[in-house]
Amino acid sequence: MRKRTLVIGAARSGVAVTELLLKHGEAVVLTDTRAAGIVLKEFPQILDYEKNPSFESIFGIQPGLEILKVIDEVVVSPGVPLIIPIIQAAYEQGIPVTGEVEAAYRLTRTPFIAITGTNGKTTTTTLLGEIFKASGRGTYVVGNIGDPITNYVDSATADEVFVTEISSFQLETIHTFRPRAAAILNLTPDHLDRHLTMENYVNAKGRIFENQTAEDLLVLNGDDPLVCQLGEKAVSKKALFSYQKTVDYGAWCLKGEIYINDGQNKIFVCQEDELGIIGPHNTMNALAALTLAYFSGVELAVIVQVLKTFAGVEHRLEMVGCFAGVTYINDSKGTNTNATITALNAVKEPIILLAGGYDKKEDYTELMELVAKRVKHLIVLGVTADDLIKAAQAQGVTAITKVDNYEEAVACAKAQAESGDTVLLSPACASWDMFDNYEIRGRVFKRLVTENQ
Ligand code: UMA
Repeated sequence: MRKRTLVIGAARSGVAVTELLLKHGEAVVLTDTRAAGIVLKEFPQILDYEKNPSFESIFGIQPGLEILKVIDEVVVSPGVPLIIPIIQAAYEQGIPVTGEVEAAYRLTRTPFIAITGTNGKTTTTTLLGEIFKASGRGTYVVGNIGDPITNYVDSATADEVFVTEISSFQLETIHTFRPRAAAILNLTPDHLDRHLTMENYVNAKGRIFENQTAEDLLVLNGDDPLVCQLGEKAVSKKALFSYQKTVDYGAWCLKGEIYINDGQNKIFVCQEDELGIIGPHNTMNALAALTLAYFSGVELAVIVQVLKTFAGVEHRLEMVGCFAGVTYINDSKGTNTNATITALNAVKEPIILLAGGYDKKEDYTELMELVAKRVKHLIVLGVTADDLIKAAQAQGVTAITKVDNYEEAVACAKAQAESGDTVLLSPACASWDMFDNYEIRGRVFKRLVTENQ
């Protein structure tokens, strides 16, 4: 009998896994609570699957529990909470419940390097991907970063590598997934609406190493006590990275100098200020990528060259350029006050900050305390402009200009800036009052900064 899989969730992961399983001769029932019209508009390829007699779809409702009578396995998309009745019933009936990562892992011989943690996953994964590409190795940068692994399982070879960003949601549904190298970047509370407790969240993250053996590498943030404590459970070969201390096996940055220790020799890598990405949090991301790459056999010269040129992920403290001595940075992804505080701490003073946007009802006090210390001129716009002005004035900030749009904002920034200044777009707010998303906002900023330069 042909194996029949119930795929729950018809978005990027569910559709990719459906296509893969159909290609591999399995029968698939694909479901999504969204209406068929919406799903098919987003994923018109499903219309092709409908021609395959091994394919069925159930859209617009949760499938009834009776479907499980004809199902051998359930594959769940990361965004689907495991507490829904159909998944709980599958567990009770002993039907395997897996995720897209596990489904991909079982069907490939391509090795995985997996990166998890609360913050910095995307930057570290992208940087590591660039390092592997520069080394000449066939590289797929996949996973939570936005591109399902299953899209590449049939084309990737055993000599290539999957550089994979992995979320706690994805780790909840692995069984045999064993990355040859893995990293846990940091652990702070996140997704507690789904995991309910910090302990559950940390344990989900720890599943990244549950199938690793002593032959596999586990890279841990040596400055994060929770990460170190979690790592004690691993049997893997462990390497650390640190911004506070030297380590016996791994990488560190002290007094602006980056080193790696291979267990025998301490090797100079580069100066911190030579890194293409800025800020202490990004140095930690660079140290994690360096450690993963070096102990995976990439030549140090290749790593160093990429560390120096990688300018970051678009819209996250992204260097736009330096014009007439003024550095322009796009941090449009800074859609909450925490992100903007991180950005302000990362860039060089004097700073001209562009902020404001859609109102998420955040309190701006802490942000403005920092603005009072680090910002030379504050330019505000969007729905939150007046709230930002009020919060800034309460902290004694006086150099403030309110503008109506991004043309005026960038023109004002250019007029205010002197050689040596940094113009930073880090709005502390979502973009939806003026744009469809933060990516468009960031691109508008970059266009306005670079035109006529
Ligand atoms: N659905 C049901 N029944 C339910 C609940 C949901 O049918 O009871 C449907 C939804 O209508 C939706 C689908 O199930 O269509 C769930 O899809 P999804 O949210 O898993 O979306 P994908 O496009 O498959 O995206 C997922 C990851 N999404 C989440 O983890 C929420 C993407 O991470 C990832 O890039 C992608 O797989 C490819 O691997 C995004 C994310 O926000 C970026 N991740 C979180 C984060 O980074 O904080 C974890």
